[in-house]
Amino acid sequence: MEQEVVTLLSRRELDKMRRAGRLAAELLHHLEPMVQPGVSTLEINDEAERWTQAHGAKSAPLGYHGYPKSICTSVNEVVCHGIPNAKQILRTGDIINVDVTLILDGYHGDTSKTFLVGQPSPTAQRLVEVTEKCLYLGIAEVKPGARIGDIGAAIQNYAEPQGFSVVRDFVGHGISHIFHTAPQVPHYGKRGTGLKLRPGMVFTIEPMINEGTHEVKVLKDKWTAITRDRKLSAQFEHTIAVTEEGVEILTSLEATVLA
Ligand code: EYL
Ligand code: CO
Repeated sequence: MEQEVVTLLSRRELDKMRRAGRLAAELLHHLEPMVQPGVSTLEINDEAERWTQAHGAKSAPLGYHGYPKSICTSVNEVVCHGIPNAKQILRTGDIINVDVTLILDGYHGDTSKTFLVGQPSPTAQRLVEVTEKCLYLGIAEVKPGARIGDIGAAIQNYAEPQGFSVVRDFVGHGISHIFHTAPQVPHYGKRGTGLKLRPGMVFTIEPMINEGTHEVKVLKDKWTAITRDRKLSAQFEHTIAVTEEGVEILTSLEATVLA
């Protein structure tokens, strides 16, 4: 088994993660009313960049491994890392994941949601509902002594019996002053396996659930990942911390940030 070195965050670092997470949640909330038919994904990106700077933070994706924009906007069959584009205009019936990561005082907050544009098909609506439920079922597994595999098992055991599939090629990740670090957090797997969770661990849970096959392919732009069968994909994401009590969602709007 491969050894993974997972850093435990100090109280001071955790407090910075709380502030970054809370601001990321506020950004996503701020963008939500923009997600309407007729808007381009670039307009959403540009407002995200403006708002982030206005709040004293920095967009993490911009320039990350050469990524060209500030957020990811993944429409319909796009699984993740869709690149905002002026020519991509949202239409009624679309689903779109908006994924934001910002850096505040050196620490990252990473969160995403899939929004409905107008009125998507009943299948699309069910996929989005199931995917959000998957995120919260994964989070509910988190507590000291639990295993990383418990998270993926809970997600897979809920999604697959409903006829949907769990993406394998992208996983949740440790996050702190570094955007992506150990541990890897698969959204499929076996209960009782993998890293044992300890207070102070901080990582994302970000299940991508597909209508059809779990297989993805990356487009020639090197970023955009789509479903191989071109069927729909949805995703929700939170940054979470393992606490003595269990779990704290750092990217929730209700997160308490002590003054
Ligand atoms: C940049 C780099 C290939 C993001 C996330 C932007 C994309 C594809 C190389 C993860 C990994 C956002 O938000 C993310 N996770 O929740 N890479 C990311 N990039 C990028
Ligand atoms: Co993200």
